[in-house]
Amino acid sequence: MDTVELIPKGDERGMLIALENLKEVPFEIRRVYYIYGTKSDFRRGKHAHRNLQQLAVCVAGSCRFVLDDGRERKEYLLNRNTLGLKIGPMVWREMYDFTPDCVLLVLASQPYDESDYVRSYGEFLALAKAPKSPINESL
Ligand code: T46
Repeated sequence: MDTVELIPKGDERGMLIALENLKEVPFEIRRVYYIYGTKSDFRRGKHAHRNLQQLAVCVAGSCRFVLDDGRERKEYLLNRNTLGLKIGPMVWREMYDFTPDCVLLVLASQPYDESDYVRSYGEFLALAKAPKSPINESL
């Protein structure tokens, strides 16, 4: 779990932020989606991914994330478009407190795959606490 500062390129016309594979984004981008129009009293997410890596940026408005790796929970306020939140595999995530104008852009390392989701918190905790095989340790 970590954040990355995105560097805007600015001139007299305005601002631009570029996100490239293996530079600002620490993986090869295979999918892009964006979330908007979320009502402020709803929580989204409430799952982990077995293998997916993602980078989330609030390009407008703000929202909060809680990330939980099974040992600790951290809260993040995404309230500027220069802040990226890296979300690795086997991290439980919830998003909440969306402002009406929030547009949450997410870059993902894999195509959409429902079988990659862990939607039960109990199952997530059991998987997160299970001893890691050598192949997973390097992720
Ligand atoms: C995540 C957080 C940050 C698709 O058809 N393709 C897609 O690529 C995605 C992401 C979703 N969908 C469909 C599946 C559902 O019918 O869109 C609907 C809403 O998806 P979901 O309920 O999973 O949305 P969130 O906001 O709970 O979670 C999403 C991502 O699914 C998840 O990977 O990490 O945003």
